[in-house]
Amino acid sequence: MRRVLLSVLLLVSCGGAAPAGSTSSVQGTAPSKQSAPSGSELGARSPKAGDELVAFASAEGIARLSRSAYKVDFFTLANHFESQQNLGMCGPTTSVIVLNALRATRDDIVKPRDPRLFPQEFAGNLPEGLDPVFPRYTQGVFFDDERVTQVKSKATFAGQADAEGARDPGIQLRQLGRMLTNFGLHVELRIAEDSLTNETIRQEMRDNLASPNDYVVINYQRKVLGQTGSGHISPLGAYDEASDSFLILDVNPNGKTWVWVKSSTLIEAMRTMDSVENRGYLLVSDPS
Ligand SMILES: [Ca+2]
Repeated sequence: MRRVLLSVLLLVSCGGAAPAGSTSSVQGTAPSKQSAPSGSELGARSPKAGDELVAFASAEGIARLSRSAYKVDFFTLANHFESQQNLGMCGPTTSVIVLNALRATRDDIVKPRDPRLFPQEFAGNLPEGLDPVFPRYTQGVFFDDERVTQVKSKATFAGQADAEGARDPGIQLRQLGRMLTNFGLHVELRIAEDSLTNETIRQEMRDNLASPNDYVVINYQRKVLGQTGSGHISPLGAYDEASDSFLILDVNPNGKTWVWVKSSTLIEAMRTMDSVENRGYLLVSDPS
């Protein structure tokens, strides 16, 4: 059983199903260098001049963040950033980052408590009445929450087939939007269909990055960026006008890194087919 689940996860993306015929792993070994891919790695797509990924932790990456006029979101997201705990968890990880960014300082909102964050065998050493666990959204209890499981169970997420044998592993963008809506957030779903122009997408994401208390969650196909893996979900951190590039706060920095990517390349990566519709992005805020 365990081997079956692992096989399923390796064939799909953490952000939804992989394209038909895809056999690449979700979070496989990263390229040794963040650079434009060869045409053969991308299939039909040929690399374009100037669309190389730029690592966040590089002189050019730092310069882009320094001069960016669209980076308000970066600082709060960085404060609440965490890496995904396994290869399937990009959607839940992105969700808890955004939920904590919006609500960590809100004492009026009841937040989950993950008892596994403190070793229970040492609980007896604590002063009476002291609870060492911070109320916080975590990956560990994400699927314990009915606001999540109303949309998708942990078993389905992990690749378990339903009674008809159908599987829907990972989380599609629309499903993630419904989960965040169930948490009481205001979510605007943007599927990157043909009717949604590149300019509209760029402007909407760019303007959000300069606006506090709302965030952009992107769902994209890694292959278009020349990365290994398939569909992926992460928060967006900043936009640099001079290079026309966005900073992806990749929740899987284990071999990948946070990267700046040309807006046209990122939008092309969002304008790709997932299980039932194109990928895209969410605009998320808290009306409470
Ligand atoms: Ca914002």
